[in-house]
Amino acid sequence: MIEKFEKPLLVTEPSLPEYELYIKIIKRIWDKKWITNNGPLHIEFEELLKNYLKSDNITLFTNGHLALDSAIRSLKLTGEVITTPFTFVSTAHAISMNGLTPVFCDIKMIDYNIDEDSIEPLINEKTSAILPVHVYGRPCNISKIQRLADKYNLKVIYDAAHAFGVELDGTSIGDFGDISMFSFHATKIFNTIEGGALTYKDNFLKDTFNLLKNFGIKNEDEVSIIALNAKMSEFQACMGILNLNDIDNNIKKCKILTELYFSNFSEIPGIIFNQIPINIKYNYAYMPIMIDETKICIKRDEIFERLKEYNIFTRKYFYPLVTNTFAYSHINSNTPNATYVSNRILCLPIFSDMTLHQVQKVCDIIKEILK
Ligand code: T4K
Repeated sequence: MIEKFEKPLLVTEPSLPEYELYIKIIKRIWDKKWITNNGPLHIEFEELLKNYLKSDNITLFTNGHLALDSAIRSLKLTGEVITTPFTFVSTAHAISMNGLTPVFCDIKMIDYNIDEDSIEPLINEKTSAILPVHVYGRPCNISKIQRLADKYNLKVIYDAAHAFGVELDGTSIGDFGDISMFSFHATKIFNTIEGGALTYKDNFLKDTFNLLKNFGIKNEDEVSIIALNAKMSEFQACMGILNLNDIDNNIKKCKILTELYFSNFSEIPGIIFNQIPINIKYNYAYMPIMIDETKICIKRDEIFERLKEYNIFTRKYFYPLVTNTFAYSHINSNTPNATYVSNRILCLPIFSDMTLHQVQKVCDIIKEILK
C-alpha cells in the first residue's frame, strides 16, 4: 500500500513570483498612489503581453469572463451563437447574459473541441457567430471553422481561456477568428490573480473595449453606452509582469511532468490521453485523462473518490456538462460525445511547482487503485 500524500495535492496551484519581487514591484504603486484605472503598470503590462502573444491588438480585463462578455457585446451579435457544451459555464453564461441563445454543438473525441463537421447543420438565419473553446489549450480546427464563418458571414470568437502561450504552425493562438479571450485566473498556467485579455484583428475595437470595461465613459462630459466595470488593477498588472518572466520556464516544467504522466499511462489500456500534435506549441496547462471503464472495470467517479483517500484532489473538468445543468435545462441539444467525455474525464494535478516525484507517486497510486 502506497502512503497517502502528507499534504493535499490539488489539481493546480497558482504560479507565484518570489515574494520579495512582488513587494519590490508594488512599491511603485505606493510611490504613484495609483492603484487601478489604466495606471502605469497596466500600460506596461499590456505592452509586454502584446509582445509575448505577438498580437497586434490587446486589451486587459479584470477577469476572463468579463473579457468574453465584452467581446460578444462589441460585435453586436444577435440571435443564436453556436458553441460547445464541454466547457466551463462561463462560455455559455457570456452568450446568454448578452440576450443570445447558445446552440450547443457536439465535440470530437480526439481533442474534446467543437466538432467542426457538426457545426453547419446548426447554422440558420438566426445564427450570428461561432464561439469555440480551445479546450485544455488544444487548438480547434481553425481553418474549417473560418471557412464556415466566411461562407455564412458569421463572427468567430475563440474562448482561449486555457490556451495562453499556445501556437499553431508558428502563429499565436490569439491571432485567429475575430477575437480571442484569455483567462489569467489563479488556476491558469499564467495568472494575474484574477485577470483576462482580448486579442483582436480590428484595431478600431480598442476604443469600444475601453468603453465596455469602464462604464461606457467616453470622457468627462460623455457616457456613450451602458457598460460594466471590468478594469484590471495595478496589483494584477504587477503579478502579470512578474509571472510573464517565468512563463516559458513554467511551461517547460509542465511539459516534463506531462511526459512522465504519458509514459506511465501508455502502459494502461483503459486510460486514454491525447498526444500533442507536432504542429502545436502547447502550454501543458492541464493533464486530462479519460477513463474507459470497459477496459479497466472501474468508473471515473470511483477513481476520483479513491484518489481523495490518498490526499489527491483531481477535478472533473467539465462535469456536469453545461447542457446538463439546471441553468441550461431549457435548451435542447444532442451532444453524445460531449456527454460521454464529461462522464469519464478526470484532470490530474499539474502545476509548475509540482515535482517529478509527485507525478510518479500519483501514477503509482492510480495503478494501485486499478489493480
Ligand atoms: N472559459 C473557460 C473555458 C474557462 O475555463 C474559464 C475559467 C473562463 C472562461 C472564465 O475565466 P475567468 O473569468 O475565471 O478568468 C476554476 C477557475 O475559477 C476558473 O477560472 C476556470 N475557468 C475553471 C476551469 O476552474 P473552479 O471552480 O474549479 O475553481 P476552484 O476555486 O475550485 O480552484 C480549482 C483548484 O485550484 C482547487 O483545487 C484549489 C486550487 N486553487 C485555487 C485558487 C483560486 C489554489 O490552489 N489556489 C487558488 O488561489 O474554477
